[in-house]
Amino acid sequence: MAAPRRLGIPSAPALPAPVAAPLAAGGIPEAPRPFSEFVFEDVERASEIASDLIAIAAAKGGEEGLAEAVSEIDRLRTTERQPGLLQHAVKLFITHFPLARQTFTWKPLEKRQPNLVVPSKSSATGPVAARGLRAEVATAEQPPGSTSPENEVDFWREDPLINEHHEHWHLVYPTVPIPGSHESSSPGDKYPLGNRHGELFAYMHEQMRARYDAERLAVGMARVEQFDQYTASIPQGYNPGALALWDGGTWTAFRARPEGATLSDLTADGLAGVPGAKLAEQATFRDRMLAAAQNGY
Ligand SMILES: [Cu+2]
Repeated sequence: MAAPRRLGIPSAPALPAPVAAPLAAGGIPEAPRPFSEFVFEDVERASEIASDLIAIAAAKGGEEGLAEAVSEIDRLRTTERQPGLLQHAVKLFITHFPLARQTFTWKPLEKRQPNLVVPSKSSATGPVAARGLRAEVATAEQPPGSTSPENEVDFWREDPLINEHHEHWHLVYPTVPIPGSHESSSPGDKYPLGNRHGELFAYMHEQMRARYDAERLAVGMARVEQFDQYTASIPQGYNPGALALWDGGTWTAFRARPEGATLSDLTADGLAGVPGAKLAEQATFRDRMLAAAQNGY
């Protein structure tokens, strides 16, 4: 399969499945598409699993209930084939079930996924990725990190703690509600959603951007410019270096974005048909959102 050229997103289906992948009936290596938080069905399935785990743990309650949920996770490891999906479901379970949250140690991102927070300028070579375009990255004559002067704030964009905060926020407020998680004390669990609840999304991301602006000003750079013309070229290039994602079975690498690149429609399996996969749709969303805001909603 030809590798779709996309920016800033793991090139998931680009290379053949890892050697360890089981064979399908016809003897052809089976390569399930990795879990993506941008595919609704994936997020829905993860939410469903988390909800089941909560129901199992809550049925008997206490440590006994938790032990049964852990047994169920072990069982699911043999039946859920999509790389990364069960991991995401377990993270949702731990985030949204109080006793699990109190009981299980949640290792920091740096420990769980050290290669996902490795600085672009690190001398680390990174794992041998089974997916992605590592070879292309290695041969590209693009130094690690951002092109000048954006490299001045690489330290902030690549900061493990702010990235972990972002990850955690999206686990607390998942795209798909988790039925059965009402006993959680987390405000995001009180489904159905409250009036204007969605504004939390804009609020948190605005806070992150405000800090970004502050860091830029501190090194003598201008504030962030909005990117609202999606077909325009992006002057800044970025090479993430040894960055790689481990999904429980496979490494996925991230390739460099050259200077002057442009975005394109998503065409990969599972992504091509999702709402917003086309840039034109994104422009429509943008226009509708701005119109709604201007009309007082
Ligand atoms: Cu976000």
